[in-house]
Amino acid sequence: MEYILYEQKGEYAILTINREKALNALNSQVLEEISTALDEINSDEVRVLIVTGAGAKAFVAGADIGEMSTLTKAEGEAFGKKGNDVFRRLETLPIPVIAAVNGFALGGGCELAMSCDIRLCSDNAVFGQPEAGLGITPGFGGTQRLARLVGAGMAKQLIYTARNIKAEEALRIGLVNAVYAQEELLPAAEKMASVIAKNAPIAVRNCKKAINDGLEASMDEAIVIEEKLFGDCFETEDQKYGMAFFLDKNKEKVKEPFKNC
Ligand code: DAK
Repeated sequence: MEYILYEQKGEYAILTINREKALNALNSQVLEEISTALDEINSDEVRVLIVTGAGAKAFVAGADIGEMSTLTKAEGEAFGKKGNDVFRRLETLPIPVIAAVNGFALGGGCELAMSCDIRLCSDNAVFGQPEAGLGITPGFGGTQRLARLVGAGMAKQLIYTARNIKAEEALRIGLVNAVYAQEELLPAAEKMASVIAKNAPIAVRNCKKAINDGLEASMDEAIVIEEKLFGDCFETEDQKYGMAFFLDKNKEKVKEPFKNC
């Protein structure tokens, strides 16, 4: 792969968009390579994925404006579908995905971050959906995910004005979970990934599915989704071990890693 670095570090992996000269802008090749990298995740071993951008300036500065500039209507729709398919794959990846947003996250970059489960960012991060200023709408799910994350009113304000916001404002409106000094961002994401990876993997995956699927359903349907995923956990060794460990009064006993079964 030319534009994607993928590194497995024990129980988590880091996917880096590595097209620094163009501020990691998403062209068709980058989108295809993200998809290939997702195919290659070893799902028996990797429990959390971190997504970040190469360099100190940008996470992803958007979809590639050069590539988009000459698209026809049909090509535009096809490009939108390519991005949407990859982002939806990330959103529904069975394991949690943390975006470590290390700079500009504009247009498709903001949309990429929003398709991850958790967003951490550096203090130089800048978020925005500048598409209306380019004569287009957000095309990789921005109109949908931003409204779900920060509420329809704030999403409409940001999208209609095409105004960029800094890390602190992104934190205040709930677009990101936490802000770090730049050099602390990746370590913080890795620390969070390690903490998540220590919990029972099947339970964590079921939590992700329950939250994602439940948000798309009515409350009556959503609690049934939760009940089913809760019930499934009782067929796992990890549930038996986790509860037996709690009930064991031997304080000397050391908790063993969950076995993912
Ligand atoms: N695309 C292509 N190249 C980009 C780019 C981008 N989005 N962003 C930056 N670059 C390139 C620059 O052209 C420059 O290349 P060279 O001139 O060196 O060859 C290099 O990266 C460095 O950028 P700058 O020289 O501009 O760096 P500055 O520090 O001066 O400025 C900046 C940084 C992030 C403020 C600026 O680069 C910028 O404004 N970039 C564009 C940001 C932007 O507007 N992003 C949103 C793109 S629109 C859809 C599908 C998808 C989408 C919409 C619809 N459908 C199919 C419906 C998505 C749309 C978008 O994401």
